[in-house]
Amino acid sequence: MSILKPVVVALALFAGTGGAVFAASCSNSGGGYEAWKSEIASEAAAQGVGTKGIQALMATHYSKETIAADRNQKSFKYTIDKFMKVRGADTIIKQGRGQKAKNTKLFNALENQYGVPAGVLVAIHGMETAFGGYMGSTNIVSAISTLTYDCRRSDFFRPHMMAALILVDRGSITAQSTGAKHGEWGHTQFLPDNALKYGVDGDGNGRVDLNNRTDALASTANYLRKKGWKPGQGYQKGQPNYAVLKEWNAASVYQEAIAIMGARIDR
Ligand SMILES: [Ca+2]
Repeated sequence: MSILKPVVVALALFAGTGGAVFAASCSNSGGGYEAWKSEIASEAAAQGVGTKGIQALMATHYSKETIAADRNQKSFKYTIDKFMKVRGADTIIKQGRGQKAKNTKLFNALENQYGVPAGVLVAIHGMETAFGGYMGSTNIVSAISTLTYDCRRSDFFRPHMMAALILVDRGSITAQSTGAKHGEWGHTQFLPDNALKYGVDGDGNGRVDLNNRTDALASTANYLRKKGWKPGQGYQKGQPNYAVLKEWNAASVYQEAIAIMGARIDR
């Protein structure tokens, strides 16, 4: 393997991060993971990650299930009808209406504060984890560290790894916390850097915990608002908020499904 790539990465990041140099080298197999952990730990510490975060990093393992999932990702090539069918849209809409009816106070409060209507939040909640029914069983810190170590998308996942370690420092997650296979966390599956930037303490217990439904829904509403959601404006195709759904998920079929489901839940 060429040593050129880590050098280039280090220089590029040196220019962009005001002096932080990332020198730990990636690999496409698990063999060097333990050595890499020690290297990346000093970088994390230099960036302000505290003792708890570093301990969590050192306790990680190379997550084979994460790599297997990452290598097998399929792009969305379904038509909207097929996608909705495969994802159980009718069930999500039916259960979603029930969720909305049972939690009127919460959804009204979220719409008042962030301007995002219940249908969108409920549809996202249903799509991401079947309303909290399946939030994943992969170790979050191991998943996100493995994806940073893996060469395929190191640069994309590195900030998420640093954020995950800071979330450990803050007590939002622990070294044992679980999520989806790419380290997505909680009811609406936030990647760690988004959790750090957009996570809010919706239930007011002093801690952002996206395994808590209120925190997760408030954080989702906050995320959409910060990404440009315009209160009172529509979110169907051609309306101002449709573009904001792109910020949540890059797949156009997913955006369209959320818009359709949201409208049917809100009807
Ligand atoms: Ca909370």
